[in-house]
Amino acid sequence: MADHFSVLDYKAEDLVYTISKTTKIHDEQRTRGYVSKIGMLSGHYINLQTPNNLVVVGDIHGDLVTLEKIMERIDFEDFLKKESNILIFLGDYIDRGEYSIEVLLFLCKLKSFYPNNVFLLRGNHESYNRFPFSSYDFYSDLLNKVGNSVDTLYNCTILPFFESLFLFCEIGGFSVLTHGGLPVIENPRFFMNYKSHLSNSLENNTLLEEILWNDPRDLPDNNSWSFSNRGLGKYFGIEVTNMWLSNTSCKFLLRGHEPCMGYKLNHENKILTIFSSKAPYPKFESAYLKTSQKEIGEIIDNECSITQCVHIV
Ligand SMILES: [Mn+2]
Repeated sequence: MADHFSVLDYKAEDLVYTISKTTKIHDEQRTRGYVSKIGMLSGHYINLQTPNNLVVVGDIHGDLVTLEKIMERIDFEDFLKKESNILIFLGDYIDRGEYSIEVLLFLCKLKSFYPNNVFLLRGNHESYNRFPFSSYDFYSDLLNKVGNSVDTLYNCTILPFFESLFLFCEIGGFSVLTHGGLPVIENPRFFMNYKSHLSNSLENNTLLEEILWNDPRDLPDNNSWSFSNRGLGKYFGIEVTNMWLSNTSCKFLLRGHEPCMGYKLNHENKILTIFSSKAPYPKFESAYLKTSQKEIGEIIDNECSITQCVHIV
């Protein structure tokens, strides 16, 4: 891996510089409203046309070793040279693993070098300021690393970066992508202007919580949702998945959020969970999705299964 992507020996000022630069890129892209030739951005919503090649990475949780393995396997510097190749991260970069700060630094470097084809979605772990939970180690990791300057770094650099992360991505005709799940929508009129609702999801606390925290489940009695054991978000049933997919003309939801053997399917194979963290989850596996425009066409036509594009790390 090239030197400019090494993250093990950094100073506090490197963090401030690289993370702030990434926040600025997000803000500029939002103002411009598009990236490259294939992407439209609005607020916290991204809409892409089918890329030539697509890689999707799930939860990392401070596991720099697995992240570097995935980057090596896809030969990321070569892959990202072409702007029609897209790399999407599904959120949950921090907590649990040993290298949360290094993972953040790496991802920010990646976005800075390849602003038009790397996209970072926000996970619930990047949203502690909005929906607090108990297993939040990131602030104390940061305190251990930078000492007294932690509050300035956290409030002036890290939080604005988290707030700038995108929340929902759609790859036209193929897939919607988000960290947690699909929000339960009671009023079908929502879908008349769903893109606008998703663009503004940071201002809609219910929508935001469900995007970040929901999980798919098979629910009894055809219930559309039930309360989640997580204490935040909901369990959503297949009816919710079908409603979203038919209204967005997409075939799949790609999401992270749940540890599994690298991947799992839910709701009649319409939901693919991808999990990309290994060290903090020794009982589970990690994986990533890599597919091409041609394969996406075949997946949509049911000629091949989406799981054939999943690679265990
Ligand atoms: Mn999560």
